[in-house]
Amino acid sequence: MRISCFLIRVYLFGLLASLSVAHLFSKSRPDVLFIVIDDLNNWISLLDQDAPIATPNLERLARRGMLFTRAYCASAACNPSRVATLTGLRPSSSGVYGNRSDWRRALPKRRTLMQHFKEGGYLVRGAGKIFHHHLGGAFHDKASFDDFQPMAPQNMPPKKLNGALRYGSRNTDWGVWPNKESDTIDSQTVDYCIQTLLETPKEQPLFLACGIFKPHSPFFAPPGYQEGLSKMPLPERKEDDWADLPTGAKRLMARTKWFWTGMQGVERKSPGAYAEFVRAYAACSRFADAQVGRLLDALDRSSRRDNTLIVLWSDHGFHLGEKDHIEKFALWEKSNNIPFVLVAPGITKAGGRCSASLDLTVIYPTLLELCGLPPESKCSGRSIVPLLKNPQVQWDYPAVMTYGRGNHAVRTRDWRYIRYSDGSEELYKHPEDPHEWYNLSGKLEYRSIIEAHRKWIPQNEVSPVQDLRR
Ligand SMILES: [Ca+2]
Ligand SMILES: [Ca+2]
Repeated sequence: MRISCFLIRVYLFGLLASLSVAHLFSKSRPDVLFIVIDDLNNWISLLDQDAPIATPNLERLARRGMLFTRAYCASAACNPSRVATLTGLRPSSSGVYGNRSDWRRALPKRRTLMQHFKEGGYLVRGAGKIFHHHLGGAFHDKASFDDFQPMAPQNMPPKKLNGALRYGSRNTDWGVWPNKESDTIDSQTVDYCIQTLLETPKEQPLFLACGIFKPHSPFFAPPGYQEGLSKMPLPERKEDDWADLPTGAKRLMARTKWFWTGMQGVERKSPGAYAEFVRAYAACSRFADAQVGRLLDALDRSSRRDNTLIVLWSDHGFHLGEKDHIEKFALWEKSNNIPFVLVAPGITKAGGRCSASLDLTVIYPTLLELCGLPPESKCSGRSIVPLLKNPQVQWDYPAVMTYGRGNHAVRTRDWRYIRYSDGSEELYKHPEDPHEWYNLSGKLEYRSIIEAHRKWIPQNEVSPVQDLRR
């Protein structure tokens, strides 16, 4: 009798184990639509109604949940930003500081956000640019997905459309191309995601990652997205803005100086080219917004509409000439401030706004908590579930940004403090100086402000991991 009871228990246990966790939780756990955009900065109507780049679909998404108005990437470059967001570890804890840093060598055992969802019983699918696409996708992490459609290969027009930049490659060119929207990389990525949303059986909760590549260079968008941009203003700049930059800034920025100086050369040769370039970035941003719109349309057509958690973020910002810089790779506001929206059914309220300063290392612990997955012991960021419930709740943790070992920025509500590896500093007072034109770090009266911000700079910094080379 005892033996048969034991056997029944063994049988029942086996039966329960064979039912995946997914079946047990499929009713309560939301699906997740995880959207990442490449290089989309903050000059967009989502974040500023007066901004010239209209992003109606991002606004439409924000109306459904919480918009974070002071959100920052963890690092202003594709690879370190994405790795920090997807592993929950900022560069100083992972050693992943650059676009070539071999992140899996640095973190061989770290479970990515997607791996957590897989282990929790989710079907994890993705398409496009999720991890950085270094060396033709060498940084893609197979273990993170049940199914993944890689980003379509980069196509180029048959010749340079704008003479591009004297020092640049065709990768810095811009124009109207290709003629058919369905020929774009992002259209194909979004097609895969739409099909997944509409056709994947619902017995298992779904985590779907959609990586949109525009407005990343080259700045080509299909016809239609350039309309109405002819009167778009140029970014505001200050003469001699660099005069008060410290040595650390000048050294760091020397690497990417060619883009701005090159653009000035192009402008001298063909006046109006710079404005055309800025408009091309705007067109690419509008195109990216339209792709998000297609995705939301599909979600709304699907039966998943009311039980899908939606996250949207950009991996970092982009300068279009502000502070005499074109590119990211800097510790200033324009390189780091990004759109970030989170819609959590039953938790966020429609049209919510949160102005707490935070960086994207919060996404990893937050999504684990929201979806009832076990927390990870070591995380650089904290879960922002309290802010999702009440955006006014006191939040004493600033956004921390890193670009290269030893170079960090700390952003609180009113201040940006930057310290470079040589010890030199910058301090800007927002919102009085939103363009960060006046470096206050040398002024004695701000010593206590600097001290208060300095304590957030990572103290122990992991050595950089080896670069992945061909
Ligand atoms: Ca990027
Ligand atoms: Ca200045």
